[in-house]
Amino acid sequence: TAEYQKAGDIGNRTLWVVFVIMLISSLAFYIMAFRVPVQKRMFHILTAFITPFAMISYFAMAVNDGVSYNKITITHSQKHFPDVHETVYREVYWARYVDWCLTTPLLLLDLCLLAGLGGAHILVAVVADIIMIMTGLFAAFTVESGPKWGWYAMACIAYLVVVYQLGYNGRGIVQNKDKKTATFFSAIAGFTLVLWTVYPIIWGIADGSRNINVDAEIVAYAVLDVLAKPVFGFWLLFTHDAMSQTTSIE
Ligand code: RET
Repeated sequence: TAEYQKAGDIGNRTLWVVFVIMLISSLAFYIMAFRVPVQKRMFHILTAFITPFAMISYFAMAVNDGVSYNKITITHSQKHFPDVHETVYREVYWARYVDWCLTTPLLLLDLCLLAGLGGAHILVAVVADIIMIMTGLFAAFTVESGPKWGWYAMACIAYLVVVYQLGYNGRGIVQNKDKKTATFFSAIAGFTLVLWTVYPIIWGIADGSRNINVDAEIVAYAVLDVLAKPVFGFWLLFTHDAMSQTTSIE
């Protein structure tokens, strides 16, 4: 017997909706970028470059191009009968990893620059982040559960390095800036860390152990992606614009 676990109507519509959200926010970020003086555009340009990657990835997933299948064989052992093998084909949305591999470093860069972290710290955070996504990709395509969760564990360790850079080093360094910036950094970095921590949880119950179906997986990531990119971006830029009237956070 073979079972196909793939997106239905809800999943497909969700992918299109997020594609449109990413498109509109990209345009809005460009317009905002042009409205600030060229020397103050760093955060605007950085943020404006994040949503287009997600937009392309969501388009690919919506038209079924950034998607592959994992073939999973499940063996049911029975006492007096031969083993029964069941084959499950589950969709793997690899386009997500291409998106995340490029956009999570850019999101981190936004936060690192806001905190005022130095080059070495930024590099460690970005490299750990790329390792996290890369090992996450291998976890997604590995079918056998031992190695799969091994890759997953590696990704989690890399994630802890990211958390350390932002949560410990970032928080320390930002104290050298004005109070407003320090408070804002705590808020937006806290938001980011909570949000990012939900990704491996969803991954574990969806991609990892297949406890929720593909539609639910798509919706869960959709909500997270919209919060982590457009909502994060607007929050950062509106605050930046408001603060740079009085102080500079660059
Ligand atoms: C994976 C699975 C392996 C373990 C860990 C993961 C973390 C993923 C994260 C993704 C963040 C994505 C964002 C996207 C923006 O839209 C790869 C799911 C730790 C943190 C912020």
